Amino acid sequence: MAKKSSKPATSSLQNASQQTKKTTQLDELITDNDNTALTTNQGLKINDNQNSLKAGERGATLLEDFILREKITHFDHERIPERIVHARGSAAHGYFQVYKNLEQYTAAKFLTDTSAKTPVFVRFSTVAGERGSTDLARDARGFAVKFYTDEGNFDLVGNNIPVFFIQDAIKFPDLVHSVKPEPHHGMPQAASAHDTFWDFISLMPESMHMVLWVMSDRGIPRSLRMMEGFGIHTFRLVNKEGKAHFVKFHWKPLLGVHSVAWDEATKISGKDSDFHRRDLWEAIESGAYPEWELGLQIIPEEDEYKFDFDLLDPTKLIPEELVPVQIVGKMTLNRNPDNFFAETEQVAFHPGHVVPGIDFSNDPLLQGRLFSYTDTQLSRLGSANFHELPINRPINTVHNNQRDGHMRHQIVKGQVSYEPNTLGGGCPYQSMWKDGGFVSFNERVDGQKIRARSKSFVDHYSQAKLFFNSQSEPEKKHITNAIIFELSKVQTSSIRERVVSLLNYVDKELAKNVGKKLGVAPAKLEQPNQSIPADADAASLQSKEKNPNPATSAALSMANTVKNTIKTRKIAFMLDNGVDAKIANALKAKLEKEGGVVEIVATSMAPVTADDQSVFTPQHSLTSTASVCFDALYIAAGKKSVENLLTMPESIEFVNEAYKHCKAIAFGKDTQSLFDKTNIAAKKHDDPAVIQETDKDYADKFIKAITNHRVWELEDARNNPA
Ligand code: HDE
Repeated sequence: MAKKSSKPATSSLQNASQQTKKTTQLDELITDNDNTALTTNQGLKINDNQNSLKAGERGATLLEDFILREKITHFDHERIPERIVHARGSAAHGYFQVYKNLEQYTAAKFLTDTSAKTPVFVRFSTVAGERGSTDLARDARGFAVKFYTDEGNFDLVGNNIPVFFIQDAIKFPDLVHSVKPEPHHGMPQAASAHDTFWDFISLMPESMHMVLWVMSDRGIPRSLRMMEGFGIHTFRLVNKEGKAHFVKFHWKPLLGVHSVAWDEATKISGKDSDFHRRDLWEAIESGAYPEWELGLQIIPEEDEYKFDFDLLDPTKLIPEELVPVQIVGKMTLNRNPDNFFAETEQVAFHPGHVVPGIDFSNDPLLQGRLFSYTDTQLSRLGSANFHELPINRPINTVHNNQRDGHMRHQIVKGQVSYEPNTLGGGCPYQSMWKDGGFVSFNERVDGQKIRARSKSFVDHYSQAKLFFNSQSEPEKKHITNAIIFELSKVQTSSIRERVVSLLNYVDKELAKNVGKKLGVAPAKLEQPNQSIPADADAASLQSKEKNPNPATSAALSMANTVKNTIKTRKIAFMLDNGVDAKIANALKAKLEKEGGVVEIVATSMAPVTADDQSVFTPQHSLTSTASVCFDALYIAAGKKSVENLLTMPESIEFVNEAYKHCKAIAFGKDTQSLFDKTNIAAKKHDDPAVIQETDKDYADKFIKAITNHRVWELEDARNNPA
């Protein structure tokens, strides 16, 4: 028998739920194979796992070999269908704790009990690529959180972008088919840079807002730990008295929101296509637990029509200038999964998994999702009992009259599996709202049965403009270049032309700059009339006083993000035999004290002997890594060390590339010979992120430069043919 794992003692799920005196069923099922004999699936100890059963040493193999057949049969069925979208994901366990009692807004206990640590399981994902695709694809990222609350599971299934491409669920299969590899030849993998995607986009002006977000650096995050998360749709919070408020959910990372450069993203995909997965895993293993604060934008029901846009339209966000984000709690991820398949792959999220106190709006995209997620699990996980998989079980016990089906785990006792009944004493019984029974929000809905879109959804450009106008100059340039990259891959000129004319509605300069590189002159289009048509009958138009969108919104630019720490930033120490150990060790200690992660890159993996005969053990060699895998670079002091590094041209490339990608670079004493060979030597501009050891307070300057993440504003000045 496999012995029980010692893991649960340190498990965050268990620690968190101890608070409520519950043990999760997931923990009970965790096994490890330490000190155990090998067995079949029936528990039979195996004597020979090297040879199949044969008639004589040279065969043939006998059908009788039930051990071989059991093993091969299981292997043949190891795969389950990957998710149709969000196939590539990485996940972690942790907990959520609310800062203040939100009972004024919601009856949800996990949002009112400040002492409760609610276990969570969070899965991050890309959207378009297949399960084995690269992490650094330009794409939106999924940000799905399962809260295991005492009142059942609540899933907040969001993205790292606050708006979506389409307004109505009926367009989702079209959108996804357009971005996935083209059906005739199965290309390209994990990329929107192809004809079918842009063909669809060029015909769907409502997608313009999200297109700009995906083309911005938000589409290539530095780390899953440095992304915001958004519930996107407007939801409802409902308090004990049944009073509702509209709500938008936000996750704000304590490390700030940071991205990489596009050139870097494409190179990372080659050097380490698991870059984000590895980064998340390593941060948690090292105890640098990723944290996000939960933010809420709360809107009284009475204010539903007070905006320039419709709260039900998922292509719109609520500018924080109009409704501030209230920070209400914190999520900490502190444990990696034990088994990727059992947890990360089998977890099943669903926006319809809610608890009393959280309810839906009539957003037509959300309404469609409420159907899709259960349906998809049936084909992906293969059974109506997918909720019984350990990772999907709620921490409170399930009691109902559902029975049987493939792979049923629960063993329900008794004669009765229907309701109402007398033979079971009327159990399990319904609960009143006051006792925690879920009651749908009592919303009045009148209307004709109609296939139509509300007139209040008609403005597709104002918020695309708001987003673009809120970006810093480097961010605007990155968006422009990303669109040029994508459209240059599009072979059909009429598609390119249509996209440029849509961009013209957003920003004339953007359209002109993109058009120039594509040989498309933006049509001389008038700005569209954004006023709502005269025949508009939508209820949204009834309100007189509206809160207009601001011209710009600071929260939409990553230039304004948190930049106060170097925690978990990876700093390459490039060094070799003869390195000045004292200086290198002093800087290393200083950076590590601030939470930076120093890794040594040498000419080979052989131990490095320093000037004082001490030894450094490299984590990487110049052949196995590149500057794109780091946030910053230190060329360690020591003439000999630099001479050794210069025997490999990769050392120069390392520096030139880090420079091109706007990273902080510090040159130690006696490294001039290397510096002179880099493309930095010829540059004359001031640069706060190229630091020489001879500079006063060089270590502090280096730390400050890493804290600022990148000097994007010097991108043009730093450009070089690296
Ligand atoms: Fe999803 N989406 N989606 N989606 N979605 C799925 O469910 C769907 C949408 C999101 O890590 C699928 O279990 C429809 C918006 C995430 O397991 C599927 C529509 C947002 C994940 C599905 C949308 C999302 C999914 C595929 C339009 C951001 C990954 C596998 C009506 C708010 C969850 C699965 C994980 C996964 C359907 C639109 C986020 C097919 C029909 C908008 C993060 O059910």
